[in-house]
Amino acid sequence: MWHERFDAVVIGAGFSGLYMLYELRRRGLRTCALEMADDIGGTWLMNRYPGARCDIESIEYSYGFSEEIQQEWVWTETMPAQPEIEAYLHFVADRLDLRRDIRLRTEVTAMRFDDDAAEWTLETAAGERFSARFVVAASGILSVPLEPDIPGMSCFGGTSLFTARWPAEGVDFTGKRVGVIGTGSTGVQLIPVVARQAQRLTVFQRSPAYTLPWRVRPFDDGELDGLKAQYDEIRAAQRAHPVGAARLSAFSLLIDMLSRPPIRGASAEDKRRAVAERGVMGALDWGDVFFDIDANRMATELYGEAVARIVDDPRTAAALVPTHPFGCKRPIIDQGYYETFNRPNVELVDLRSTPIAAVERAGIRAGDGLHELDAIVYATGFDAMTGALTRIDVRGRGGISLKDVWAAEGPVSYLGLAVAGFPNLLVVQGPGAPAAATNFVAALEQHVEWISECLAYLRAHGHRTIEATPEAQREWAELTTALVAPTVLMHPSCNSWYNGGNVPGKKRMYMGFTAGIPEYRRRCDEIAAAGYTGFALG
Ligand code: N01
Repeated sequence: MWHERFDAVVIGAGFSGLYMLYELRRRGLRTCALEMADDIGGTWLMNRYPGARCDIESIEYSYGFSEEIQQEWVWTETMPAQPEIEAYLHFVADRLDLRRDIRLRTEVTAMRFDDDAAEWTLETAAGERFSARFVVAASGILSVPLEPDIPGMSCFGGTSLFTARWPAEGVDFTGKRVGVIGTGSTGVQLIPVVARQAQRLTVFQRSPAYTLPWRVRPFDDGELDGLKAQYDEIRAAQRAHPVGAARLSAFSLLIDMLSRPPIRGASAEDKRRAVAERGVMGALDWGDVFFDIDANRMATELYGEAVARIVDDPRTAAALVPTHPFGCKRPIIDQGYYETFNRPNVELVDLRSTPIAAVERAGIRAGDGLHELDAIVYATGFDAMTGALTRIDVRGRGGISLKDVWAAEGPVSYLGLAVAGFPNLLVVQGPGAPAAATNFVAALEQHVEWISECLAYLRAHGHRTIEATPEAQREWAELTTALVAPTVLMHPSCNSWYNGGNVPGKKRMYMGFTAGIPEYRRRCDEIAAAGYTGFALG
């Protein structure tokens, strides 16, 4: 059997894996990255659906570690679309000569830690074996698609499409009757684009989204060069910002809201003006919505009024108003989402009143009606944060299973970096790290650099192992839970990938650190400087 040995193995060759590979190689560790897909790019390879785009500005949603890369790469739009981000990652991989250490089409199916040898052995779907002292899971926070379990799905006579496995050659919907299931970030991006092409679009909506309109534009002549000239300041501001994105983005909007006046104290005139002048944005832009569920409901009511000003049909407008609290799911920004429902070829099916009974050969049966379709697009989300590791049979000390630990205790970790009982397995932005509500690239860079320093420290000090202690892990879970306790993030009416509520049977627990990246970095650096407190070094 094929068996290779490395100092470190990185799982995944997306944004995190590429930088991790570069860092470890730079430190002199013999490293390879194993990638299950047939190319690099991670989430930006798989999610090629129409309309896929980042909701953070390109100059911030990009690596900051290399001045050469940030100066050489040319972004064409303020918020980059999927093809441009995919191309950027190819540019980076070539520029850093990473490909020679990346194994594509190499799916890790199992990995076991050998206590005596203090090393991991990984097995792949093709039966290869790799051993390494350290494994870094750079396997992504949103990389395992969640396929719904709707009766009859496999009987559909038309084309079934999954947004997270979109065909590379694209799909032509011209003249087709298309159904879309799912109205999260993905559905909200996809729906306006498909509506412009399809003969008919039926949106099957279980939970309406809160979404804010956004203008994406190409850079003006010379604008990008001007920004590049200020890159030091831009990166410094980004580094100091809680969400790792100081320029306007879906996340920084939320941070800005915290400093607004409360809706509770607002007069009817204040509220009316907010909606009249700023539409859905004005409806939600209040300082108390994250902490006070009644204030949040008042904002939702205003939001409904703002939606009704855009959507012509009153029943459709009413059906588009969410029932979960604003802020408990990831923020969404859109381009022409609500306006799409005024098109004559678009219909909304509210699954709250007419649930899907089954998928049939000819289409989708919801309530009493059969909606005849040529294609169904599933935009139904991900088994976030934990899914990429629980689909691998990960066995730590004494053969304990990571999947079992997370099923029993919830998605626990220390710092979102390591799990007690699983030595020498470091996770880039695991559950408990800041990633969920931040600019992921800023968050991953901090993790990659911390992990890289950590492995260098272990080497320099002759340690063979590093392992989170159960006490430190418990305290971290208490801290992350306490941080969200005064907010609406864990409200019972909210099923979100943030809290595991979107996956049937998954233990509910908030899977992020919400005090921001600078505070998180401060803690991580303090822990490292003190000799890795909360970790046992062997
Ligand atoms: O997934 P989601 P997503 N029947 O979980 C519905 C990132 N992202 O892929 O809420 C009917 O948000 C489900 O309904 P409900 C971003 O972090 C970023 O859209 O469970 N409906 C919901 O409406 C984002 O948060 C970007 O009731 C079903 C939808 O499917 C994350 O990815 C762009 C169903 C899933 O929404 C995930 O977004 C895209 C069923 N059986 C994604 N099962 C940008 O950067 C599920 N649903 C802009």
